[in-house]
Amino acid sequence: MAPMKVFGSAPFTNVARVLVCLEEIGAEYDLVDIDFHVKQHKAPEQLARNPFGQVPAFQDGDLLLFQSRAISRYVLRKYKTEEVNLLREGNLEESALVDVWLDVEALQFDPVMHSVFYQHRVVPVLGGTTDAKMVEVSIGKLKKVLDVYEAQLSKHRYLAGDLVSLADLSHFPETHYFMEMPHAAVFDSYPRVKAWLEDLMSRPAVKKVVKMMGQETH
Ligand code: GSH
Repeated sequence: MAPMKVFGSAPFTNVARVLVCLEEIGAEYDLVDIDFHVKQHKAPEQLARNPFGQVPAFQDGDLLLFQSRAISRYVLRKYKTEEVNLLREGNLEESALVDVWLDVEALQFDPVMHSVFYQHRVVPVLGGTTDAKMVEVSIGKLKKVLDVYEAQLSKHRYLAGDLVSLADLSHFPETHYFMEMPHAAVFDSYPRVKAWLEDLMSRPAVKKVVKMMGQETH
């Protein structure tokens, strides 16, 4: 059977999320570039894979998927082993906790991180000026999320318990970019969060994807 295909490129945070799962499980896959400069993400072939005209899209045989967290869950379920079980499948309580913290990442963490990223990295490229007020509001919201994380990580090594899960890994792409931006020092007030991030960033799969993220234009 042909290897799984990921449509998109590594510098896009939602693509990087899927890639880190594929790297964690050691799966064979092809990464198919979608060229934003020529609006390939809005071309009929890509719209057939992802009706929102976004990346990533994903193909495994006849199965087409979009939404990075759904794709991540699919590959982690398909290739789950005793050693690599990043959804805690097979344990009702543990897998429910992974779902909780993955929702927190998607609904609380990612929007504020993305807002800061957009203001600092995208607005200037589009010829605009970073909206300092909007950044300040987002940083305020981020601190509230990090207060919760600091408390959780004082009880457990990882967000969903003492074993690493997709809920942790899903944070790395936005955080990787945030750490290069002016507000990175916000994390200094959260020692447990910082230690957790260092732990995640030291994983071979994360290191490999970080390298891939730096190799192409975002
Ligand atoms: N919730 C989606 C996911 O998790 O896959 C978000 C996908 C998304 O926003 N992708 C961005 C994109 O394709 C790149 S990271 N943007 C182009 C557009 O929206 O036109």
